Amino acid sequence: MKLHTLGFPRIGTRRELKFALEQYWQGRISKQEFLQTGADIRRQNWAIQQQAGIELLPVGDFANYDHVLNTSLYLGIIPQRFARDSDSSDKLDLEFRIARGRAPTGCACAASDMTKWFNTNYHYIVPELSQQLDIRVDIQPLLEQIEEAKNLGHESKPVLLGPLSYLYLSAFEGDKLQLLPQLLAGYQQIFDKLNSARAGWLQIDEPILGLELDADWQKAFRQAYGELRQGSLKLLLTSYFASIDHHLDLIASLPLHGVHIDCVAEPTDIQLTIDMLPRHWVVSLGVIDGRNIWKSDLSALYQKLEPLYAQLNGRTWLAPSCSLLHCPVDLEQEDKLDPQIKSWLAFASQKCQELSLLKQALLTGDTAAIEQYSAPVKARLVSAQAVNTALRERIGSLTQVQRAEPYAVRKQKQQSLALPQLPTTTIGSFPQTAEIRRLRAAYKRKELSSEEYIQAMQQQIEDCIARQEEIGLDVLVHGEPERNDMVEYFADFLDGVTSTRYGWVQSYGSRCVKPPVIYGDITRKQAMTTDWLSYAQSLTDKPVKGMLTGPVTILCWSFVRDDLSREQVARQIALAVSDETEDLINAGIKIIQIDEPAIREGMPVKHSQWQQYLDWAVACFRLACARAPADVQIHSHMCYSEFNDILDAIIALDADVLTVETSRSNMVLLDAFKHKAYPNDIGPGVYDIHSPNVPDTGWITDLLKKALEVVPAERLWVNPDCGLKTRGWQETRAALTNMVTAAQQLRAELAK
Ligand code: THG
Ligand code: ZN
Repeated sequence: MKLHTLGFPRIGTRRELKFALEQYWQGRISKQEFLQTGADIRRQNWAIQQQAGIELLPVGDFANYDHVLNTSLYLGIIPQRFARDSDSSDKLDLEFRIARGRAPTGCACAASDMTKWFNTNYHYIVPELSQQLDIRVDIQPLLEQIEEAKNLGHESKPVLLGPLSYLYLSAFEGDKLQLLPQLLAGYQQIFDKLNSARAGWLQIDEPILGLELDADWQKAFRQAYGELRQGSLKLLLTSYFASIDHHLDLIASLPLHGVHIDCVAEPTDIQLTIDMLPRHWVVSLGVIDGRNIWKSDLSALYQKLEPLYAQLNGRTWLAPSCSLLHCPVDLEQEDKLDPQIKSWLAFASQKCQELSLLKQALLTGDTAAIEQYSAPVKARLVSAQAVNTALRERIGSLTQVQRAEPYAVRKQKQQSLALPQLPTTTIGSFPQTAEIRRLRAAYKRKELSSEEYIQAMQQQIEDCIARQEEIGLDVLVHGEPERNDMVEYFADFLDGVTSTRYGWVQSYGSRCVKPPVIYGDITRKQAMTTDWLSYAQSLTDKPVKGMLTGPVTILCWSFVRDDLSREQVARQIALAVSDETEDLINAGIKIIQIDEPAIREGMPVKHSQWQQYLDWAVACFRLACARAPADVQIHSHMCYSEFNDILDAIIALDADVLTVETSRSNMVLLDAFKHKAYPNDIGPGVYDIHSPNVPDTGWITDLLKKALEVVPAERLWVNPDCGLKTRGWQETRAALTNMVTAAQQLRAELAK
């Protein structure tokens, strides 16, 4: 029995990679120093895993920016605008240009698109494929890392994203499978090089096996793996985030040496898997949840695995369910966590130790250690902290679960807001200046008193309101200076939810998030936003929009308890958000935005489960809005995803106004509305906030005219793509001024 992992977090215990990246980009450290940080993190990751008892260590799971981008670089698949570098030129800078949008000349150009990695909050760089792939294989960085591990005395297993998943996740206009032969030629070269390096095992990730693949893709799997000559490589095919029971026939027909299955994401029939796979294959059981932070119930796992282990003998491997990329590194650092809650948790390092404990018990039959280890898990499940009877009763007896009047009636009553045609607004956040960050940090360190902090934040809000009035926006926002993250901020006001100090997880590149931990029933401790909002509204006669994060997004961007369904947890959050909505309304706020950017990412991997999820996700959003009277206008905002395949659900949310990211795709989203009209008000973003470029008035006017072809003027809003927190004030003011001018000009034209 071997213990292995599919991958380890690559940001470092204290986000060393994040800081090195940002310093390198700012020119404050040399390339050599940057690369050294990567090497140090890898060495440390291997050491942590080895000390925890992991026997076969992953290599190639590290990435300077993203592992899908790494795969593109191995294959030499580089979009034209980043130009193919001559072999001598620098690969690292090429990598960052693709990720961040710079041409070889140093001029800005569109970065490669970024999208969610399956149902996680991790974003990968979408490979851009063309008819002629012009593949030039270079796996030197991978070979060097294999060497690095070997020199440190480790037994390692290279990790590679498989050809079918790579192709599936790529962007290509046309039939992707037609590119497979070209791609396979590239993979063959990679295999050959690994063979020369005597790599032994190769972990080949094919996570799309969790999807319900159609006949063409299944055929492509047979063809691809049938054709690839493996030499002496031993292929361990891995999938995760879903069960693969439905594709076992297919998988069993491939020439492999082993399969890894995720035993956590969905109920999976391990016995069936074993029975269906060839007898000589290794079966790697992903029994420890690689995506969550709960301590495993090792005694329950022991009961389940003991009979299988005897039967499989040496062919069983144990692993976390997926790469530990989605998990923070080390719980030991959490010095401020409630000790009881801490006793319920395990981060990446602890999960490796869990595998070790489990293996020891299976080898010796002595279960004392695992029983002792798992005692807190059982305690968590019966903990009084976890159950709030009053809340459960309140949810059980809810009567008002959506708004009383339909959109048409609401639209009429909202005339009282007296907004002009084509109203202008923003998505909520304004630049998080160094000064704002400094103030929040000082308050956190208790260097500022509550009074001083409140006063400083009010000053920021006042400044933000004044700037918006000057720009001439119609619906204002307070600017969110008090918020770190749109989910973490709310977590601090909710019972049943806690925050960690160092529980960072990579979101993309150097950007990390610190997901809150939902461990119990959720109720609101106190009003979360009303003081800031009332203050902002007191400064202006224009409506100020209240800003809340929706229940599905809070759910998706947290570590969620595993003893209650996600649906029920979301319902509890929805009720807390609805309490906040009511407080905002009582405080005189007339427009409230409830953001749901994560609604798409929360979708299960399997298409057949989408509708059931969407039904409750939509119901939770509607519950969050339920107590808003008809004259209060509810906005929602969405970004970071494809929405065309869930339009019905988006319509069903029934927000009065939906602002949505479209400008990067030049409003292709609107094409969908040619077939199916969006029935309520909509604000398709008119410029990309991810770039510092200032859009000119003509550009914005053109986009608005395009929008007017599918959205009648009475229902069209004018706003940027997304929040402005990552931007500076200078470009923000210029861009918004042009946006307001474009709206005014168009209004005048429409009036004629
Ligand atoms: N919050 C959370 N998840 C998200 C987003 C978010 N997922 C999707 C999208 N937005 C990802 N984008 C970002 C953008 C910026 C940052 C993180 C994710 C970011 N992080 C800070 C950093 O890494 O320096 C740390 C945040 C902090 O200071 O608290 O800027 O908005 N949950
Ligand atoms: Zn957004």
